[in-house]
Amino acid sequence: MNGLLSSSTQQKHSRLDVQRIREDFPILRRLVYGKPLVYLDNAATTQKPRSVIEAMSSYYEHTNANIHRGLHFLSERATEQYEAVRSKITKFLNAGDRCEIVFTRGTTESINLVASSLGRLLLKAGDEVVLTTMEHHSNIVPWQLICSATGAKIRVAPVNDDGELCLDAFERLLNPKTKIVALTHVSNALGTVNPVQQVVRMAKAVHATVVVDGAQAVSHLAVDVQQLGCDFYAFSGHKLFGPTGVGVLWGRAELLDAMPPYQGGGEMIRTVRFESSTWAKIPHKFEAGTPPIAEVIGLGAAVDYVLHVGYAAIAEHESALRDGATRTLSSIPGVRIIGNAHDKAAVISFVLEGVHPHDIGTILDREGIAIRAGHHCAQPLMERFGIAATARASFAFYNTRAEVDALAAGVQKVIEVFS
Ligand code: C6P
Repeated sequence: MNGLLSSSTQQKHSRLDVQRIREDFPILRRLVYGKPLVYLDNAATTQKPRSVIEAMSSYYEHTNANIHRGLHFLSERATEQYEAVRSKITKFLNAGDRCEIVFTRGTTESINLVASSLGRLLLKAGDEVVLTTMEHHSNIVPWQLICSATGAKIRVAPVNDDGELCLDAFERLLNPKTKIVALTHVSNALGTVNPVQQVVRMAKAVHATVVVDGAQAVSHLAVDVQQLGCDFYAFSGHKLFGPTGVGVLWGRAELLDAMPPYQGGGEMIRTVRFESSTWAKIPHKFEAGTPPIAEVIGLGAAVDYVLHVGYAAIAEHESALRDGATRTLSSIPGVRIIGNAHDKAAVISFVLEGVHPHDIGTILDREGIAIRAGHHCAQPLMERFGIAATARASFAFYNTRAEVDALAAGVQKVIEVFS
């Protein structure tokens, strides 16, 4: 993994050596319909570097055993590797303590855990949970479930025409009944980066607990949960160049301690009697059953890889891709970009006059270009913009300027087909 920065690093403008990075991702060499793969669906899932694939296969070849339970050699080694990743994630998020890192199946499970368990701890009839219009369904539906069980209500902070959170309107929604604020760090459908620190300051004025959906943030930005000031932060391994089936929930220790278990089973208990049971300490209280051990180990390798590339270099490269794609696509007649936030990740949602986004996706696919088309699990947001769907190109640090040009050429082809 050496030498990911080009020789110009020594000069004023450091640039990623993207061609060198691409060699670490075996899938990027494959052809699709005989054409080079142009993978621009990174918001759905990212591709995996060889180091992640090898960490997982090495675990299965040399170490596979269940963790925490066995006294034998393999079980001890597997437990060490699994727990070492917890320490790694603690540092990655700048969390206060490793007991605050809970491994889950992904962002969706992390948010369900916090909604169900924190909701049972905090919410009663008449209380309020504040969300934003740009939330993914994973940060809406779990709150609906707990609100209908407790009698609490959902309030929604609007977004403006550029796809930015309206902070004044958000602040006006806050009141002593606001117990929880849950918002995304980066919107999957617009790319908007939300001012989480400001949101937290406002929410703390009414003593609300703040839950952040970091699914789309961790691949683009360095996250420091103490600096953000939030109370919970959730993300998925597979959007961070790691495997599917694993995610993280960071939560403040005092809240996790006070919260009831989310799932019952092995590993999460201290004692079990038929009359009643007692719980293990955090984080184990929230990790019932055999966890995704190989996936956690793969996630550890992914974090190593991303930190080796470096967030400063990622931000520089992705901003250039975002600006290039924005300029090129918006110069095509009929293209309208949805989401023009001042602070925006390399995610470009667009519509093309007279063409359904699914048709754009299908024609681009035949060119070897993978994008996503649809409502992106953000139906209320689509409704806000008066559209049913968008086409979305989402970039990662291994994408190139030539791929931006391929996307633009593909969109021109769509126009030719429909004209
Ligand atoms: N968004 C997309 O194409 P899971 O599925 O649990 O890993 O992540 C859910 C999720 C939660 N929040 C946000 C902001 C997300 O973007 C996602 C997943 C994918 O945009 C699949 S819909």
